[in-house]
Amino acid sequence: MLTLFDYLPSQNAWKIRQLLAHLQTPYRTQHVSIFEGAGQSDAYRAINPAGTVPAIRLDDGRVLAESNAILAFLADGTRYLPDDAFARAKVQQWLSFEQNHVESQIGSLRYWTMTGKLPRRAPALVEAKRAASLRALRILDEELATRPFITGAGYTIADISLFAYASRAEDAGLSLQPHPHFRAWLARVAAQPRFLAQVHPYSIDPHAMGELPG
Ligand SMILES: N[C@@H](CCC(=O)N[C@@H](CS)C(=O)NCC(=O)O)C(=O)O
Repeated sequence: MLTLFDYLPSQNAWKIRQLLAHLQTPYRTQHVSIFEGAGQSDAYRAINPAGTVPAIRLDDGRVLAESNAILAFLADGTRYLPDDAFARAKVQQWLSFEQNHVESQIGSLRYWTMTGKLPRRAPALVEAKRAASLRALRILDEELATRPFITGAGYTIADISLFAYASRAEDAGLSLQPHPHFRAWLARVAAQPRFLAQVHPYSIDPHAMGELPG
């Protein structure tokens, strides 16, 4: 059975939980206490050299990390990843956008906000993240004004990936009010069968107020 290396407040890990729920794939969970340094252990770095979650281990022992790579692997041959080369590349385009403009911006700002780290960060850095986050939301709103899901191929792993952190923008103090098309898309994603609504706050982990050891 597939093993998912998880940390519940991680929305990167939520992406994998969500796809596995859509696919109704059974799996076992191994929790990685990232703030206590478990991600930096030799044992875990053999699974993911970067020491981050999510990662998966297959029945045959092979391991895979990086949320979007895992999504692409698990979605292969399913309705969540098109077969056509161009349509797949479009999905890849938005997976890259997610890493560069959503996860690393909205995701970071949200993490700092929710774990009390914002006052410890350089104001210029916080402002840059905020500006980049607003730009990402504006781009998504503009794109989603023209089609129901982010690529032209229906609901795909690109939507799952983008939803993970973009849907939590308000946790980072970013208003969604100026983005009606984006908000309508959030509702369309949340209406998908077996949608996982549960978001685990960082407050469930008493160690999350500290800095990551990596
Ligand atoms: N680009 C990676 C980012 C993974 C990531 O940063 N995960 C966080 C939790 S959301 C983590 O494990 N952090 C631990 C650390 O940085 O040491 C992905 O998409 O999987």
